[in-house]
Amino acid sequence: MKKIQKRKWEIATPITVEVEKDLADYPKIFRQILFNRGIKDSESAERFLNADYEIFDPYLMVDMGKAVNIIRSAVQKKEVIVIFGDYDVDGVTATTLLVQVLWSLGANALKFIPNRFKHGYGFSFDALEEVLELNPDLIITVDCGVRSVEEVAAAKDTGVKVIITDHHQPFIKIPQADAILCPRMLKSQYPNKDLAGVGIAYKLAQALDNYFPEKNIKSEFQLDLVALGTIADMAKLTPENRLLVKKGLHVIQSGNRPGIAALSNVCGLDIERTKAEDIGFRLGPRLNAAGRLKTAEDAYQLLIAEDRKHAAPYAIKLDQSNRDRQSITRNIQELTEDWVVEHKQEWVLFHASEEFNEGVVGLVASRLVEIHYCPAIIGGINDGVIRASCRSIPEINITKVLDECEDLLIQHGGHAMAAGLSLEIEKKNDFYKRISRLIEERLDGLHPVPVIKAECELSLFDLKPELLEMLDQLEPTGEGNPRSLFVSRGVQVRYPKTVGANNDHLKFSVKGLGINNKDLHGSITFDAIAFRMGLLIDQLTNGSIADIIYYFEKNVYKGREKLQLNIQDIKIKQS
Ligand SMILES: [Mn+2]
Repeated sequence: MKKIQKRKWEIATPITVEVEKDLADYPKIFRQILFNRGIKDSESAERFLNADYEIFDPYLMVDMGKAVNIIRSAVQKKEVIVIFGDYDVDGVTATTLLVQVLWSLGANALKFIPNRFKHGYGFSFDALEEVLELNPDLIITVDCGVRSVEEVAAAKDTGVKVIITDHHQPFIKIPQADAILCPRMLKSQYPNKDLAGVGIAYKLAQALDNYFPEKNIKSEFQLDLVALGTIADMAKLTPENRLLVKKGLHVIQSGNRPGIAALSNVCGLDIERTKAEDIGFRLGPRLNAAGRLKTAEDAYQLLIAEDRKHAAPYAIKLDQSNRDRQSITRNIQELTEDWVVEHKQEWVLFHASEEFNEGVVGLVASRLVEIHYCPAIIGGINDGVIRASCRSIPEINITKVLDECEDLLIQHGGHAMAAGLSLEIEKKNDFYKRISRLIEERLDGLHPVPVIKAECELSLFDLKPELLEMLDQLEPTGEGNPRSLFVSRGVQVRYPKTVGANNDHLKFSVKGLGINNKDLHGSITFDAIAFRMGLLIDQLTNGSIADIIYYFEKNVYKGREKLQLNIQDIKIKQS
């Protein structure tokens, strides 16, 4: 059931006359782009473009003073401190950050990162049992722990001190830890609720840096890790997050961390030009691959490595793990596509198997949502229990739907767009029938169409190098500050061909023919690449007329730079 999802294009509301006047210093297209980001005067435009924002005082976090005191005393007494992390990029970067900072204080610091297959997620009893074998005096969690009420109590019962640093939403009941750093706690005064796990670890590092000026911690050198974790975790780019990422990208670009340099090298990135999207599409997936298939150890060893010689082997291993991860993901995706057709699944895609690796089922579900635009639930099966990842569309709050299936589930929880669940295999069919009916009802029996948003319509003649320079000033982009998409209508498709191992992608040129396609100003041509749109080759000929929605970007290949259009969707008007 291979298909390309049709999408509805939405073009932003045109800029108002007043704002147009206020932003008169900027070029016309850029004024619209700024307006689309809620910027209405030149002062806020200036601040936005320079990321001229505040990095807040770490002591605005409740318990920061307590946390610093506990750590100070543990360092003085040479106590064993265990940093308890998580296996994703946010968790691994946060772990690395605190271990390095504590080492520079002379602390006796160790790390423990749970294994998803052995311990499951977070600060769990299974993981705690192993951590206690390290004889810790103090456990500091990063990127987890704020929901582990019972587990923290158990740790405290053994006489261990516990500091929690976490960015997840706590339950009403909070753990009785010695200190909790979590901006999402009700009583928290910290202005930025969207710090990633590594962002909170950095806040603690900042406070320790202030407290021990003589130790020369240089916490800002750890911002490369903050950029990695924040982007990979898709934390919203609030002003503070955006500034942290921007500074972090500069640290990455300096090439100082051997591990990141080695990893950039294996994925063919020019480290001096690293952008947020390179983290999202290249560095992040490789760092995550280890934890998805086995343990996150390779990712941690890469980031903590002190020189290129030690880092290089881990970079190569991570690159290979990422390839393995890709083929495993593709395989599960194909099996699910066949299953979906065979079982006539329409409103929700649901499939689980003993063969499915739990580390990648979330990725498969995301990919399926992208292709079919309906919720997807994909799981592994172990001891008669399905453990699945759910991904949804904006029209369906998947966690609320799961709430209505509670009687059939062992466990479930999550957000509107993503959730996890477990259920006994015997309940599988009942669950599918129920959730399928609930989703069909909520959609009123109509299949929604996904929306893709453009900044404005442009003529291909508007695509100049100066525009690219302007777009660069929007960096870092990501959640809450998306990359700019543009629409051009009535362009001519030239020499379409498929590329890639399975003819997955489409490559062609687009030719613009002046105003209203009348050749008044001559013509202009750009290279275009359309990932995962290879199927369209049958509908295109040399000379087809189409509307396109695309990113305008610079493609660097073998040292040569070329402007190209990265096509996100295409409407063929005349083939
Ligand atoms: Mn996280």
